[in-house]
Amino acid sequence: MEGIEDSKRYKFTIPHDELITPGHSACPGCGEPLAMRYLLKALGPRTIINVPAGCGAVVPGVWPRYAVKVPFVDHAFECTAAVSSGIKAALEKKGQDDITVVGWAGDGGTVDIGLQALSGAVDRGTDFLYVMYDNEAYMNTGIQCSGSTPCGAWTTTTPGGKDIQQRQGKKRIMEMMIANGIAYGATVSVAYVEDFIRTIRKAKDIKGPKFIHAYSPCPSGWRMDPRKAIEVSRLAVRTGFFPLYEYRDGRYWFTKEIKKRKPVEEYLRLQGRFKHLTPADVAEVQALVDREYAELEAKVEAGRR
Ligand SMILES: Cc1ncc(C[n+]2csc(CCOP(=O)(O)OP(=O)(O)O)c2C)c(N)n1
Ligand code: SF4
Ligand SMILES: [Mg+2]
Repeated sequence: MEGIEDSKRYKFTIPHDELITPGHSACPGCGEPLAMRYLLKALGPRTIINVPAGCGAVVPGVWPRYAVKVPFVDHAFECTAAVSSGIKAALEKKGQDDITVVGWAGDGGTVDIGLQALSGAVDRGTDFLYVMYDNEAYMNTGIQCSGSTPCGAWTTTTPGGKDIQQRQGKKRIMEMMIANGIAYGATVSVAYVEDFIRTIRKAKDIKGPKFIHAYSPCPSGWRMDPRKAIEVSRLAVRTGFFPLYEYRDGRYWFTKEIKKRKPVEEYLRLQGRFKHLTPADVAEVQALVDREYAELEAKVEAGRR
């Protein structure tokens, strides 16, 4: 009844249907089940997801108590995109072309350990959606540094912070995938739900390999208040730390244009993993973000000409 009254007062922009049930096993404030929830709201039930080791494999729970209502294939760490290719090939043989195949992997399972499988699937032109949910470390095994851990961040294998002097930032996986030949690429964030769903729907309708980089907060690993997960995610976008954009046919667009970026310090100070940073370190991180953001702006601008 409440829902019916609500529908008279509000215009719903997010689909009602839920393909993630309550009862998953993520920590409070985790972005991963939110990201999967929005993915499935966008794609609907005609979807098969395959997942390697990582929090993404553990969060749905253990059979028969399972929180995901679409077929879900677990497999070894290094082979996400290869498994997606296999599922897609089997569906093609059976003439089932209305099912979306999604390879869903963490940052460690993508930018480091699953990279060759991903590159191979893009090279073969597999028609699938690859989503990297990025919590910026190997969280499921105890917060080890990955190639996607940002500059300066504490992890259990970078106790003094990921090398700030060498300005060792995140691997630029989107650029790698673009060079590899993806048909479509985009970044999404759990803090911008409508944009998330619109982007996934758009990707679904494009043929070929699609790469989605999804920002996914991890309060446990980032040493932050779980209640601030969405605030932190929003600040990542507003500071330019994690810009929202898409790529297709050599052109880039911002999907969330930020007119005046906030200082990156506002983002860093909410997270314990950055608490050791000195003012000089924060300035280094700001300089890195400014440089990468300026490069992205130049690409967006070039596409407007
Ligand atoms: C070949 C191999 N190496 C290491 C592991 C151990 N392992 C399981 S999950 C995991 C961390 C995964 O990190 P990521 O892909 O970023 O996902 P997250 O846990 O952060 O969600 C590791 C190292 C494994 N299962 N297989
Ligand atoms: S460790 Fe992090 S990514 Fe894993 S379930 Fe907990 S909050 Fe989510
Ligand atoms: Mg991770």
